[in-house]
Amino acid sequence: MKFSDNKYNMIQDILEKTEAEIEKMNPVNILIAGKTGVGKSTLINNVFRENLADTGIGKPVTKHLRRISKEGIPIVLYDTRGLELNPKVQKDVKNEIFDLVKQNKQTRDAVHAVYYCIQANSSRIEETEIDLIREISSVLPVILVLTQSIGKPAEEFNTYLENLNLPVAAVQNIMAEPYEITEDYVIPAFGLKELIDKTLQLIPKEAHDAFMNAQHADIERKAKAARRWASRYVATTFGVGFAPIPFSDASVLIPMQVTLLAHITAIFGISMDKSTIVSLIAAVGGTGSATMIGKTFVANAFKFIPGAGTLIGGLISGTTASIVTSALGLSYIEVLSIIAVKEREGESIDLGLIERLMRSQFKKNIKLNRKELKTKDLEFEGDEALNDAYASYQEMEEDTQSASRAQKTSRALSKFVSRHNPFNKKK
Ligand SMILES: Nc1nc2c(ncn2[C@@H]2O[C@H](COP(=O)(O)OP(=O)(O)OP(=O)(O)O)[C@@H](O)[C@H]2O)c(=O)[nH]1
Ligand SMILES: [Mg+2]
Repeated sequence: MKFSDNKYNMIQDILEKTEAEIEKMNPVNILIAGKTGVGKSTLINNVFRENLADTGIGKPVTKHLRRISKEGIPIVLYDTRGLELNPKVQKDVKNEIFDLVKQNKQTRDAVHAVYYCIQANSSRIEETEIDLIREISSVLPVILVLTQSIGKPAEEFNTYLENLNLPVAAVQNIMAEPYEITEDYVIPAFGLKELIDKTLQLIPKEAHDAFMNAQHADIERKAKAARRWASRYVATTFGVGFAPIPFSDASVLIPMQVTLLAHITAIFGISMDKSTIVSLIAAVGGTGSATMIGKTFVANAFKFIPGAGTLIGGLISGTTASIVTSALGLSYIEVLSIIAVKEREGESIDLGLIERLMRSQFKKNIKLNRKELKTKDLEFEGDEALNDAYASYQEMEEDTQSASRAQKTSRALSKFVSRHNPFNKKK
């Protein structure tokens, strides 16, 4: 990377590094089994990004197993199809799963865990299904997922299953999508965060990053993982070993900041395109151009530190560098969280607002770190920062909405006035 090169494209660099990191991740592989219509696809679409059950590439691997994957998402799902539990089909399914496990053992495709789905209102479970669950559990860790759980009966079914002492790793009630009983009475979605938590406890550590990237049911958890990593990265990069650098050499910080942003993006795994990153970087770097000169970015980022003027010609200490870099990382995480929520809800993202939010969070985080850096680890536990960012975004959204309403009203008003203005009468 040449910093003297004015054509150095920071955004391209972030995107490429993010992609490379995601490619490097060990994908997480999950088998989803259960009878037809219990809610497997609904579960997949609500736990993982991009409606994988509908939009992922599905390839039949055997008669009853379909392999689902999608470019850019480090996950492979195996979905059972047409699972009826007559003895013949059950035997076939069992053998197909056993073969899959055997074939993929010790490879990148090794299955890490199974979601075995049972509809929670079935209230009882057939012997044949119990046998199948036992058999799968003998080769893979199984979470029994009780789908479409409604009220007490679903809880009782859970207790009933627990009492069967099946060799499963966990039992979890869920409602993957809000369930409308009447127009006024809707059962909200629940249980997915707990499922995420239980899954993380089962799958190997090497697959955690991939799982975090692929899931979208617990966005705070993504943010937390990203913050934990960012705070360590900043602490080790700008800690005691960091020799102060002249401000004129500030661009040596660029690769560190690119690494930071790329890794955060990889942990988050959002389906962001280039223009979003351009907005986020522009918010701090002060240019709307995709071709970002490294120096401009750093110089602008440092301007946010009050009294940075005195830096020109001076030295950037480890403390100053870490304030700017961690503020950059934290704001980026906060904004990505909002983008991820919007994406999950299928809502559009206003790039102008995103850019404004990034700038205001960056300012806030710089202030915060200046105060707390010396006494406190950079790791922010709790979700206050996130809630704060959500609130700011909502405020901005409401502001623009009411501004456009006001604009509409004033347009309507002026139309009305011009139509009814006696001095404006058409001849
Ligand atoms: N509201 C709500 N509906 C659900 C939920 N889970 C499943 N359903 C409904 O149940 C029906 C079947 O769900 P699917 O997710 O297609 O079931 P499946 O297990 O993938 O079915 P097959 O692919 O045919 O084996 C659909 O009409 C869903 O809308 C849920 O958590 N909430
Ligand atoms: Mg399905």
